[in-house]
Amino acid sequence: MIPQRLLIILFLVLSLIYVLPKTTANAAVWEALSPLPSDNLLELIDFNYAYDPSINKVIMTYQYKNITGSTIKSPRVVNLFLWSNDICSITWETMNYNGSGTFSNSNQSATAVDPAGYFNWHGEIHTSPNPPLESSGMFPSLPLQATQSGVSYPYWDISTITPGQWVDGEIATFSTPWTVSHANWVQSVSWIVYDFAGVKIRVVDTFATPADVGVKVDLCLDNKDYEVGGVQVDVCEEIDGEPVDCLTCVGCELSERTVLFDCFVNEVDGCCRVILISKNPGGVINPGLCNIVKIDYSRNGECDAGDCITLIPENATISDPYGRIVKTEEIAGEVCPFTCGDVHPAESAPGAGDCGDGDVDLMDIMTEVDFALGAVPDDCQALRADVPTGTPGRVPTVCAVGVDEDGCCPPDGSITIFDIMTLIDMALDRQDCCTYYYTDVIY
Ligand SMILES: [Ca+2]
Ligand SMILES: [Ca+2]
Ligand SMILES: [Ca+2]
Repeated sequence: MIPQRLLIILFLVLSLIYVLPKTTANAAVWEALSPLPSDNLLELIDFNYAYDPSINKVIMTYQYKNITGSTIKSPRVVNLFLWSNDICSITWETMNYNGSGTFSNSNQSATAVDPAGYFNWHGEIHTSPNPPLESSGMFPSLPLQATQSGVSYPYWDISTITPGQWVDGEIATFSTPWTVSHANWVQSVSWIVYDFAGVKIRVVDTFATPADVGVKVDLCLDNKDYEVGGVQVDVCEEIDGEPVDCLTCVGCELSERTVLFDCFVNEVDGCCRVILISKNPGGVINPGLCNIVKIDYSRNGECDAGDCITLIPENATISDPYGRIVKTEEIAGEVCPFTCGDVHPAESAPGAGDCGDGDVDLMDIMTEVDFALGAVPDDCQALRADVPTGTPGRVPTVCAVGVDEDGCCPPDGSITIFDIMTLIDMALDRQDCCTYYYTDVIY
């Protein structure tokens, strides 16, 4: 005879996905998805609970099947729960999940606060009855319900056949035991958290001389863990954080990774909308890195050719081969004037950053000689004066720093006769390591 009515009345799983940052510079990306079954990521196979009133212990056991089509990495579960007397009055459809879950009232919600898998309740859960309902013995202990605001919850790893790899189709079983003292209605909420390898779409930094009428910009897709079936993205332009429309996309070129695709571009509100689709049934972008399409831009005369234009991918919609959205990080790139070796004239005022004139000529060589003799470049010049050195295509050499790239060594931190020689090459229109090293162009 169960002395107290214990009803496990609902449970749900939020699939919370995020990208583990590769570097501290990249903000973590994660997102909560709507509950089953709409996300079509996990299928509940079975659910059981056992209640031992003599020790007030509840064990809830879930069986979930990975139906994402991919391996889920480092799956773990965070089990949240709460008591409520009126939870049946709320239908599932009213729940809204987008990084937070709203449950039977606005206080009964939770947010994933960091990619370590910890969650905080938004606010107090119950202020009545008084004293508040108690819970204890969970993970490893939980404060009183009424004091849960700001509480962090640890997570458990989900045991899979291969640790850390929940392969597509595998059913994983996990149990969450906890102790209750005043069980009444019980709502249990589990969040499943996993590392999302994700995809990144990024614009590759590109140099263009002010004289260039057009510029071709590579768009990369980094999809190491996913096949991709289609790409749509708007590439928008900014200068110093202000939206601009300096470049007009007039065409696109596919890469080796996208030979089975067609690419289309069109200007939409100043941004270049890029669409990559395949009419071939087997047309997927296999897991890999970088170039999927080269955008062919012409300058439209709206901006100074010497401006540095930031190209920002927006509204990226990346689809897997099954027509499902793949979470995507958008990474901007720049189209900037080619400045390597352009050290003359000096900047107009300290910190103005406006040194150079878009050309490397005898004046730049003389200025570089001064630097090699000990003259101090201004900040702008300093960024341009230490240049790649060598001769493109020559026999590889030993570089003072870095690795020889087909005859060119990277900048080495000092200004010497070798830097001067690169500028001489440029002034004489010979193959030069500034151009080769930064643009891979041998002419
Ligand atoms: Ca444009
Ligand atoms: Ca110059
Ligand atoms: Ca140097």
